[in-house]
Amino acid sequence: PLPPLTAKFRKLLDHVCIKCYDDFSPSALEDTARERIRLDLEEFIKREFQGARLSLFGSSKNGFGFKQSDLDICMTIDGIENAEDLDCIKTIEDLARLLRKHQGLRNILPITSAKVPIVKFYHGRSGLEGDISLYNTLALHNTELLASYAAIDPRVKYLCYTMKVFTKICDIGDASRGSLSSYAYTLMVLFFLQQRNPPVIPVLQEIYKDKKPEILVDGWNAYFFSQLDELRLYWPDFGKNKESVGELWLGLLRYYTEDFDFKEHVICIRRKSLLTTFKKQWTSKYIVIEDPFDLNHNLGAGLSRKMTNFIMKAFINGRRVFGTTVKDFPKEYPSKMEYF
Ligand code: 3AT
Ligand code: MG
Repeated sequence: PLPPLTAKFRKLLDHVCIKCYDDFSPSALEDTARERIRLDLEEFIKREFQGARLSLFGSSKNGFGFKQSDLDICMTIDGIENAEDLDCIKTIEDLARLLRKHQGLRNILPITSAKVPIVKFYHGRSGLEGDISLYNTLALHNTELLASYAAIDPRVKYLCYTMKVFTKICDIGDASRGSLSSYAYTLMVLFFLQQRNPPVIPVLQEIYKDKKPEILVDGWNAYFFSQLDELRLYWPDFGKNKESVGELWLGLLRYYTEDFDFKEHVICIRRKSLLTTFKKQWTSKYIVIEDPFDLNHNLGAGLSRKMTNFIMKAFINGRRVFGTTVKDFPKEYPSKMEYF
C-alpha cells in the first residue's frame, strides 16, 4: 500500500506533470511551421496530381504533439471518393518519384507492403520526419475525437503528455518495435479519465439529442458529440471532478496496476459501461484496447507475451516511483529533458 499523499508531495507531482507539457509541447510558431510544410507539399504535389489535398492528422493535430513528433499526412484527390477507386500501390510509387524532385526533402521511401501503404520522407529545414498515406479517413476522425477530449479539460493534456514522456523513458512506446503506439496509450489515459469517479471527461460517442446520428466512414460510425461549448447542458458530471493532475497521474498508475482487470475487460472509450474481452472474443491477449471507431481493431493485438510483461512491469515500477514521497526534485534532474 502507498502512503497517503502529503500536500507538498502532491504539489510536486502536479509540477512534474505540468512540466512534461511545458517542456515538450510545440510552440504556436512550430505549429505554423507544420502547416506551412503541409501547404508547400500540397502545392508541389498538385502539379502532377490534379485535385490533390493533404491533411495533417495524428499528434500534429490531436493536441498531444511533441516538438519532434512526425508529420502524419493524409492525401485525398478531389473527385475520388475512397481508396478502392485508386491503385494505391501505384499512386504511392508515383508520389515517391515526384517527391524525390522536391528540393527540401530527403530519404524518400515508399512502403507498399504495409496494411496502410505510405511514402516516408525527411524534411531538411525543420528536421522533421513525415509520411503520407492515402485516404486514411478514419485516422482523420480519431484525430478530431482526441482533439475534442484535449479541449474539454487541461488535465487531459497534462496527463497525456506525462504518459507519453513516461512511455518514452521506459521504452514501451514504439509500435514499430513491438510495443504500443502513442495513440494506444492516449486511449488508455482517456479511458481512465472516463472511468474515474466522478469522471473527468464524458464519453463523447454516447452524447446525442434524440437518436445517435450516423456518420459512416469506411463502414463504421464516426459520430461523436463535438459542440463542446454546450457540453455542460448534456453531461451531468460536468465540472464535478476536482482532483489535481498529480493525483490523477498516480491514480492512473494505481488503476492499471491494482484495479483494472485486463483479463476480463477491454479498454474502450466509446462507452461508459465496461466491455468484456469475452464479448469481443479477444481473450487471447492480455492488454486489449479497442479502437473507438474501427471496432474490429484491437490496438494490443501485436503485443507478444514478453512485451506485455515488460509494459506491465513499467507501470508497476511507475506506481512505486511516483507513489513514494520525496521532498523535492532529485538534484541531478535536468531542467529540460532535451534528449528526446
Ligand atoms: P506521435 O507524437 O507521432 O508519437 P501520434 O498520435 O501522431 O503520436 P502516430 O504517429 O503513431 O501517433 O500515429 C498517427 C495517427 O495515426 C494517430 C492516429 O490517428 C492514427 N493511428 C496510429 N496508430 C493507429 C492504429 N493502430 N489504429 C488506428 N489509428 C492509428
Ligand atoms: Mg505522429
